Amino acid sequence: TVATQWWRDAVIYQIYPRSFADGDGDGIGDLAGIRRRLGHLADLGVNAIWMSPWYPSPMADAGYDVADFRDIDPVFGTMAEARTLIREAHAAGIRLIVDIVPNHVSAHHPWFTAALAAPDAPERDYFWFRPGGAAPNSWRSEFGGPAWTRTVSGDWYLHLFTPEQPDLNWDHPDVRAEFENILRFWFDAGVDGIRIDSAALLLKDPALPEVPEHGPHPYHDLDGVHDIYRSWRRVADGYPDRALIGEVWLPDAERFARYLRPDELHAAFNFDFLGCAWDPDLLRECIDRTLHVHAAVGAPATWVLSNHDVTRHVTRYGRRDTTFSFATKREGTPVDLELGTRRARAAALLSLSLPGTAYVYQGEELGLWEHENIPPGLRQDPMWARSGHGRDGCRVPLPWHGDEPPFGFSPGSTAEPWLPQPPEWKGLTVAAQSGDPSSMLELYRTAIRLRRAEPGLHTPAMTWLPSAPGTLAYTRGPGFACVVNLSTAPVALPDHETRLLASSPLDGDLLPPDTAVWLRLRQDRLPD
Ligand code: TEU
Repeated sequence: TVATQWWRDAVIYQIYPRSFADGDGDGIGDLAGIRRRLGHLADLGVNAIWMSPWYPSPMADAGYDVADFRDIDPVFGTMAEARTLIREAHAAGIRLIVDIVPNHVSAHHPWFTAALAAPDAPERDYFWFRPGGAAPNSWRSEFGGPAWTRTVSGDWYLHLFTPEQPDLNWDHPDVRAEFENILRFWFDAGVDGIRIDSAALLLKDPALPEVPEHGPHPYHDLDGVHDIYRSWRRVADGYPDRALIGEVWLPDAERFARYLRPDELHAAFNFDFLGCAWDPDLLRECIDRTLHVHAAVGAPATWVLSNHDVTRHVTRYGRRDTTFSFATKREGTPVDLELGTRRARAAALLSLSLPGTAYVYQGEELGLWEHENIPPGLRQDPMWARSGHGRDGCRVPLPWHGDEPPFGFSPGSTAEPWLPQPPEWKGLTVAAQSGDPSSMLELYRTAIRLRRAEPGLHTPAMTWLPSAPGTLAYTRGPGFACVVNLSTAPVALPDHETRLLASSPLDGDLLPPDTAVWLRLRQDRLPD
């Protein structure tokens, strides 16, 4: 097999299995639904899918609490079906990435139940248990509340997320060996890559000190974590063309880049871009910073606009303050969905024409917005109860067809979807948008088709063009250019041969505000 390093310029579509499509009619998405809807992904033209966790789980954190890393939760299907799905995806030219959650397991994982069953169980050393008395320190859970919970016997155990997700002790060799075997299990099953959850959190300072105001953090981005990824890389390198993709939230670009050194991960999500405001100067700085740090380590840049943890970007871009921050609750602040959609369309042409990998979170190709009015009683995210803001609004089941909920999510069944869909999504179903050239779906289909065919978009090269204030303009290879207008006034287009695609209608030779365009430039007009 020729090493293609396919992930370097792929379009990768994130499937959130509970909400993509339901095959068995229980209102919860599953593998049968995904298999039935593979045609949607083939029509969209994506190169790969990343499956959020599909393993057996009590679903205390929507499957990010894994009870068995080598099987499929019955609500989603069976391992045999997963193998069939991998085969069918490959037959459709689509690679498949699974999500591995190494920082913690479910409290129902056999290791944790064994650890709880006996005070001298060897499995206790796989976790962070400390004797009763006062809590070992005042670390906080990422979802709010203390990171320590007492067992019935009075001991404390550490959980950086919910109490149903005890943290593993990565100093223990058995933990390391187990995850290397889990990687082999999925590579042997034919998957093309692994997404690594909470990748920077695995190691803890065993002295369990308080989190200092300055100085080294006791559990975030410890130096030793890189040894773990070096050994994972050796496992991946034993197979042809497998990718390791890290979920690394690190504001410091240099620290972030260390995960992408040639003997560590192949790629990591660009949360810098995801969190960047809709602002020409900040975006340009973010793009430059991204390309710079990735080039320095030889890793491909990635471009992420949304995922299952953050407010959907149509909604973010429809607000006055468009940045994303976990610390800020924005539900209830006014949002202009028309503006947000217009910007999301422009952002699609931006992220699909920058050098590297583009991620598409399911529903983004339909222009779905955050469902912010889910009644509290129907909310499922454990974050909601613990911190008062939650992630359900970006996890709502997809609308496929029809005029009212459940929009074909569970064909042939009257089951309510596990989260309610807004009736206003009637115009955003796949059926309503298919064939409508002005729809978000057709914009994504056309853009991905053009991207596949455009040689310049498959090289790392990118050159800024001189352009009007408030705009971003760059070339990719000979003759291809993208211009984005983030100002409030129309701007003149550069000299060009043809317009390939515009995110919104142009006004003659003027590019209106919040619009992006892909152009074919005259070859003789290219800068040196
Ligand atoms: O998220 C890790 C992470 O950093 C989150 O804590 C993030 O801060 C949070 O979702 C706030 O929006 C990963 C998964 O993507 C997330 O869905 C899981 O809940 C979490 O790990 C625990 O496995």
